[in-house]
Amino acid sequence: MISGMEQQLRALASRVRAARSVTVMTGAGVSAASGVPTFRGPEGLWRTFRPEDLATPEAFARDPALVWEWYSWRRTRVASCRPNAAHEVLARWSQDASRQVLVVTQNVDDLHLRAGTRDLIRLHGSLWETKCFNGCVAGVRAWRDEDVAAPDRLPRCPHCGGLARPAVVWFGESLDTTDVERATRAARCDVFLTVGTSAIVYPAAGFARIAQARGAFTAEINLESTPASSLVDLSILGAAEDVLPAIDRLLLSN
Ligand code: BJW
Repeated sequence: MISGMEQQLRALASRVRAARSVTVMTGAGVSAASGVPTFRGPEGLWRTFRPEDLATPEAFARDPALVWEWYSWRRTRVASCRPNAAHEVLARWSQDASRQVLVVTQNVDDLHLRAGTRDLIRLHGSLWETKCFNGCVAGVRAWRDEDVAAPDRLPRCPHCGGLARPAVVWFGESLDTTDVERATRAARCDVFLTVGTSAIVYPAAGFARIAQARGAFTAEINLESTPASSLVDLSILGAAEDVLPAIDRLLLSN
């Protein structure tokens, strides 16, 4: 394991420089500096709400108004947030023709898209999309929705009139197979970075191991240790919005 922050940054920059393909798996920590609450940190969303009360289909069936209240609060909060330096560096890398950089995100805030990331893979959907809760044939396809739901006027499916729900992936639900296939293909890369995720939610947490098994150099950037820290080749303890720009500067400097 390489130690010393400066040495670690140089080691990672030289791996990225030599790589033809880099895949970056991001989590809530990447958006923390933008003001989007993480899920499990000290200020995390899950501290005030239990996930099983809000982020499962069962919870929605039980109390759709409560679940919509939570998502409406988050829409309002994220609407006032801007992409930070971490999103900006990754967006630039994704546009750079000198190597293929693919960003796979668990985040539903769309800040990577707003920063201009190309070919983004969104594993857990989008906070800004809604779909039919009944799963009617026409409403299974999500539609753009920036409204803030009122408790007495919950969003309805325009096709069947049933309740509509946020088009995000809840616990116990399958991820979109196309997204999983794309992420699995992206795990065949020279360098795999896992950034700002607690690395406990599957299948997202499993991609670093898949990449490593296929020969990728793996690195983690996080404020604290996670279950991925002992697996990766390089674990950098630091903020995504500081570490990614520092690596970017090293890449630009030679
Ligand atoms: C910073 C920082 C800074 C802060 N810089 N760092 C295999 C093993 C065990 C369990 C399972 C398994 N396979 C499936 C499961 C079950 C389940 C699961 O994983 N459970 C675990 C909790 C154990 N998975 C599922 O149910 C998934 N579905 C599935 O697998 O389908 C097949 C199936 C069906 C039926 C039965 C079984 C299997 C679906 C998972 C969907 C997750 N959905 C959520 C909600 C999305 C909607 C919404 O946003 O409301 O996704 S949960 C929540 O967690 C959200 C996130 O995307 C996800 C990950 O969170 P993330 O991004 O890691 O955030 P945090 O807060 O946890 O961590 C932030 C990190 O950032 C921290 O480490 C900080 O230190 C760091 N940080 N500031 C750098 N500035």
